[in-house]
Amino acid sequence: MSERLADIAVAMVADGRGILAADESTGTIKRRFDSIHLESTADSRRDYREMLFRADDAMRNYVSGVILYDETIRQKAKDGTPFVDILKAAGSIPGIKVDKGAQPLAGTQGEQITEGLDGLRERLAEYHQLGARFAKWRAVIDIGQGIPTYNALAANAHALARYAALCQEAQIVPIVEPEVLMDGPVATHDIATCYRVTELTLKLVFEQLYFAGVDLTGMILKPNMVIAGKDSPTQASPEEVAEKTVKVLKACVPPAVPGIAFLSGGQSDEVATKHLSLMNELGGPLPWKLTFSYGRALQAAALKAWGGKPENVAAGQRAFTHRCRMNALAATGRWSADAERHAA
Ligand code: 5MM
Repeated sequence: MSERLADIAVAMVADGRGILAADESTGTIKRRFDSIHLESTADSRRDYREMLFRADDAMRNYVSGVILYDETIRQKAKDGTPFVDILKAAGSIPGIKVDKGAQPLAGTQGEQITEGLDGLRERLAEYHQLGARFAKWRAVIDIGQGIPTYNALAANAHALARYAALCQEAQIVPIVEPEVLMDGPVATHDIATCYRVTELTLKLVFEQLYFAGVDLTGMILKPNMVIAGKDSPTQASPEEVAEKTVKVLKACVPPAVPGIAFLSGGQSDEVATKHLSLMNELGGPLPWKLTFSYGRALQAAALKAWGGKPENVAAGQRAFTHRCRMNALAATGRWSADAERHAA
């Protein structure tokens, strides 16, 4: 595969393909395993990720790249094959989460700043050697009484831009992920509020990317959809979510960016698929690809079907492959409830 940043970015959003976010940090994967009453150990994490990465049909046909966690990019399958080799053999690009998580931002009422810039140049050089060709950094923007503040938005946009510039210097495509939460501590906001906050967030992020000299043709944006908070009494229709999301992206994302790969953010599997498909179906001609970079919405059914039991590996892989196929259809605007039921 080409090593040019722009070529890697284009491959990450190739027609009918999207990204698997499997970069849960140790605390997050523990919470996921708690839901199936499985202890989180290096071996159980390996077995789970091996199940996903060896779902050959999914990896070959629908998944362009996988975001890994530091442990996972160094990990081997049970038979000793490095995970990175399994992904590459299936034609999927290995990626790596390089942020060190969100921490309280001093001087704010509970807002967060994502950390991990110190030593990042050296870590990126090592990750490149380990096979990573793209990276991810997630900024967390919460909506609530009086928040987000400009201070928190600007600090996070600046950190995202510094991260992206360091990635490109290391010949790694940055996924720039500013997530406006739909499931924060007080998630009662309506869709109009999410629109306003997402618009301001994206404007500030692209301003900082410009100041940092980031080449937009060699990056991928991973945004939230424009959607009401999960506890909002006024939930918008799927058509309105699709319409408003495309509208804000057209207002904020330069056409030089090759692709936008959404996070699912707490939406149910099928709803996240439907929203993506509607955007591709109804959005009109778009200057960038719109696809998925889902974590929960690709993995939830597979995790449940697997349940931590070796005898359920095939069932877990079937559930995972099904979700990948449905989202691949959505990435070209061809998903339907019929396809969902028929294939299931
Ligand atoms: C897979 O979850 C990612 C890692 O989260 P932690 O650092 O908290 O462990 C997360 O960044 C994820 O890549 C994105 O939020 C997209 O995942 P969802 O589940 O929202 O699609």
